[in-house]
Amino acid sequence: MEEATVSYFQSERLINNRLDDEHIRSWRDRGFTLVHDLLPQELLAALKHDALAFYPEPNSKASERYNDFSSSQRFVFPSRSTAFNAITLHPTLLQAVADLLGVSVLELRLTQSDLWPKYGSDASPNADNNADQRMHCDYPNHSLVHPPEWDHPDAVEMIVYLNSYDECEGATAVVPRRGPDDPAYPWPITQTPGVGDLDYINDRLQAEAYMAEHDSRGATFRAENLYPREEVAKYRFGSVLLYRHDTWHRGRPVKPDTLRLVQNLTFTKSDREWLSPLHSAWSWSMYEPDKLMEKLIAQATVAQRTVLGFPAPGHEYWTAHTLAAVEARYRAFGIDMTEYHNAL
Ligand SMILES: O=C(O)CCC(=O)C(=O)O
Ligand SMILES: [Fe+2]
Repeated sequence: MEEATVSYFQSERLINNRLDDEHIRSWRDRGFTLVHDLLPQELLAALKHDALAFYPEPNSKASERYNDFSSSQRFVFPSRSTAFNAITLHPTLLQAVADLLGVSVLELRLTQSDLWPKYGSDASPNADNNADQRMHCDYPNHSLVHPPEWDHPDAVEMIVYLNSYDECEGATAVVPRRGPDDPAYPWPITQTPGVGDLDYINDRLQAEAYMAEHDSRGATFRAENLYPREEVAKYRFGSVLLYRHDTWHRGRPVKPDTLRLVQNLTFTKSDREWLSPLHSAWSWSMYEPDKLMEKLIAQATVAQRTVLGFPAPGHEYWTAHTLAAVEARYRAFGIDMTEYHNAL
């Protein structure tokens, strides 16, 4: 069967490195946008180099350890890969997210940044297998609640691809939303494995067989409205798929003998405690001998620090005393607290 390809707004040149109105409209209305030229190629190449040094080669014995698609692997923020951290907090990326959510960069918070390998394989899948995923939305394991009404999104998810579709296939599929009455987007989003008392099953065939048995209306809804309407995001090296917690999508099989590398990121609006970070909190890495996280905080811009949860200039946390104390903690790493002083 011919794959329907995502056709919207695959811009070649961004003006001033900002998403244009079409990207923003696509994300807000259809639930996603694919952008090819958001991040600098050299930085992406450096990240790919670091990732290839970390993850085993396809078909190696060691790669078997990484055949489950989980975010609890070791390539997470803050990483020993400088390029990984730089992409996580890249000003162009932060601005893109802020533009999608219609807020300032200072009102964003990072809740996920990790790099996932996906190895192509001919092996027959078990229920947890991520090779050919069931159609899903990502909110259940990011949120304690349910995404807000469509026109009030509070998070942006993204996949940064470090290969090309021609090399690895395995393009993410998405179901474009066609407006408030789209039968693919009923409210609430519950007809999906893992929600309510439905078991979580990742593999498409097993998940749909399970749905047919336990929720036949849900199974019919999925078979009629979701799978036939999926479109694949034909990515290139460096493409970024921006989507949402309430966008139907799924991962598809990567070509055997290849390794697809992607960085997955999520940013939320601030003050959204119900949207959980997907992996350990940033301060957990503060005692490492190389002081990586301390240096990162000291060298980050005010906006980047704020996205990590560091109180913004003018926040009620700051007093003459707390400023002096935080300066004492980070002085050895050259932190510049001028803006925080000025806002006092
Ligand atoms: O790998 C992909 O293309 C998408 C993965 C995904 O949607 C997920 O694991 O939640
Ligand atoms: Fe997903």
